[in-house]
Amino acid sequence: MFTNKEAFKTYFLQKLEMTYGKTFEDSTSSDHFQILGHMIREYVSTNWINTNEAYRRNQGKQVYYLSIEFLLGRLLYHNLINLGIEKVVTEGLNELGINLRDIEEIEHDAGLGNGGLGRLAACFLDSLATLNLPGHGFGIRYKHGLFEQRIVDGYQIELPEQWLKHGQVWEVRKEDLAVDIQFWGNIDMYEKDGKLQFRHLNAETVTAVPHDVPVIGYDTTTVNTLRLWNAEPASLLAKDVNDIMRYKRETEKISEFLYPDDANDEGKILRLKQQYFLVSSSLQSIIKNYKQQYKDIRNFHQHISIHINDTHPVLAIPELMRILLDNEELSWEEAWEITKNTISYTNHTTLSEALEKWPIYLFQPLLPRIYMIIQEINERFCNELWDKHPGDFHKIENMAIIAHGMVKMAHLALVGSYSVNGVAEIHTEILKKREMSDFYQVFPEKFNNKTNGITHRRWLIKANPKLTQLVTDTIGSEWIYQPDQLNKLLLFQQDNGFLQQLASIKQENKIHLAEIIKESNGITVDPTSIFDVQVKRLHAYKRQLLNVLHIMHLYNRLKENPTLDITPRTFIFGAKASPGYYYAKKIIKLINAVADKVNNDKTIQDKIKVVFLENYRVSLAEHIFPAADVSEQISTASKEASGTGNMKFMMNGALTVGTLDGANIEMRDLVGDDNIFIFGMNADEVLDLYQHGGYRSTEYYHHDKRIKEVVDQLKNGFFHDTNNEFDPIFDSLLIENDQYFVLKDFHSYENIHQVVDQTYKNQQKWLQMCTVNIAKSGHFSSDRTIKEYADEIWKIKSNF
Ligand code: GL9
Repeated sequence: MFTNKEAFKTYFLQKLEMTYGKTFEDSTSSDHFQILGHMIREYVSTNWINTNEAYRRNQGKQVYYLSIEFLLGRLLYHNLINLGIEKVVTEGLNELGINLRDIEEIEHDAGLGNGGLGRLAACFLDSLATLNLPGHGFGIRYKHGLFEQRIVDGYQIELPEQWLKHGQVWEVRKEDLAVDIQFWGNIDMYEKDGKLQFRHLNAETVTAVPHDVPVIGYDTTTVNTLRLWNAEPASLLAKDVNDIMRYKRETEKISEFLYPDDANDEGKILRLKQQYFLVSSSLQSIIKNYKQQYKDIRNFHQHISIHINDTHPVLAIPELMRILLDNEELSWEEAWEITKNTISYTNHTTLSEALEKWPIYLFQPLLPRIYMIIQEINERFCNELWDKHPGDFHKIENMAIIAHGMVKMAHLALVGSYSVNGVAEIHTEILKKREMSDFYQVFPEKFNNKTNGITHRRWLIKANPKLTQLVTDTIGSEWIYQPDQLNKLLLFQQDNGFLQQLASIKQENKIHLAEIIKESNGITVDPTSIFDVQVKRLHAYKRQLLNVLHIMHLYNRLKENPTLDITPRTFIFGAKASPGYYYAKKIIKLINAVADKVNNDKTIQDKIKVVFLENYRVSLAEHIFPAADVSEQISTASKEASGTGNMKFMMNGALTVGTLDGANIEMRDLVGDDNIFIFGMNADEVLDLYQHGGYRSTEYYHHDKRIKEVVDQLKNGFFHDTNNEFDPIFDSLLIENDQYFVLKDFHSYENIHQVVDQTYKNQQKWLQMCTVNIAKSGHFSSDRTIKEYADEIWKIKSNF
């Protein structure tokens, strides 16, 4: 159906007629999207079946990636590219008078994630399939993904997201593979053949129904699976109608909403239910599959690896124990050996507010058998610690899995897995030396680093077709398969023809983004100005505030001297704040207040503009990265575990203004100090300052006129706000002593932006720097990351 455009057109029209009983003339873009989606699914179905067959036949080890979030975005165009049929489809549709880019817009983003952690999982799926690796995702089919953001009067408003409203073309519902999950109730202990047995009584049962989404690799026949679980009532045989309604509501709530929290321990019972729901359904399904293929459950870990993406799925450890003990009737020692050798864990943050812990009083009633197992794991672990450190109560108390009425999820992950990795070199070092140093002493062999990556297929090939073409015209197409080969671009640093083309592609991408900005915000921006971009979740540690204060400072300078010689700049923001994060929402309001003031002031001659793009999401991001000149990666050093947006900017030829934090450090190491703008304190300085104290933000306020001026403007009516709108921000800086060192790093940030301004004036130099960044960005392809996970952690092999 995709061999040539004639065949495509014929099939497309036929299917349109058969499915909708409509003529082509009466059909809508939405019909076209659905038909095309179904055609793609049909087209890959044989490969999908064959891939699973081959995995079974080969008997190789397989990995299951458990994640509470998968931030997929749109799949249509990405799938067309991976299947290599984008050209045929584009041309065929053109002849029918349809623009593929219009159809693409019909698709709702699958926004089943909050940010970096969920997007990483999506990139990993793409790399696994492309590298023909037997790796599948398990997640939750939230009815509503991350909320839709509207900006009203400068404030964030949240609306429920509706990606399932018009059905989902990519998924296949598999009712026959549903499994049951048990909550609440009590555990009955009894003896059988002299062995203690456990039985779950009076449980409330929930059915998990899998919805499988094909994960299509690039230029390969491999089609892996993302299995998303939907929560449904098990049976409605309960006695009275009220009971039935209550039960139905309670059950469906489990997969209704994605928790919109970013790096925050929510601590709500529904969230714990979601976590166990994901883990129990996934493990039951994995074990059922395993047993269809292999006889001896004792070899489980030789054939299966289960990866937990952060601690959210950590109950995979006690759940696997439960199945091995209660269903498979293994001994504790046997079950523990298998479990420990099956589970690997990635830590994604050192923020203490994100470390999940559950109060026993919530945990135990909801998951009585799981709690018993965790107690036993804890007891045995504490005994081992006691043998190693007799009398060291303090250490044991700090490391225990259950302590002070809480179950500590990270401790469970550290004890019950064979591998623990951080997501950038510095992050892993901080885990080893600081956050998890006690555990590192006991299990040094478990710790390793896997620096994050992004799929260059979505973030370069799909998002930036023009740059993709230039790269391929310049160095050939091998880089698509081996992104390290982007290195060959280094030879073209002095090639003015190449640099000119690079410049004009960036210009075209900026014009395109300017159109989007005009349409969504009504603001006219100059595409020849520097596009300076900060897009990411809104969080105090990411320091959007530093960026805003600097813009206010620039504005003040321009007011003083309207002829000030600066390169015109457009500051672009995109960020969702967690709905309950009051402070973050104030920062959004502040950005919009500054935008209002600056954009409407004629006296500064459009030298700076500020734009807040609403509803930042994957599909919007695909238009932003290709159009950026400057990438703002300005977190307080030590706080951003890795970052992945930084890599997307780099790959699209933006230059980074960044702190020595997360993967920025590895980016600096690759491109060299001359090709990146580094500023501010480093992680050791920050951590030492936290540890020993000695920072007084008021000193910076009093001693630096520039700082005093902008901080005062938060309070002195500069924004004509009558209700002390920005007091919480003012207070965070001065009363709460500026926990993220915004004022301390201000001077250095201001300086580096002057360097940026000067450098941009020398276009030749700027473009050379862009070239080096693109050339070195291959290292940050998630193909590299996934190869490392596959070889060093999971020990899985390519199917071919
Ligand atoms: C995060 C880290 O904060 C990022 O630095 C990191 O790049 C990603 C992926 O490893 O993980 N951890 C985390 O909880 N989030 C991250 O982005 N938050 C969200 O995903 C919202």
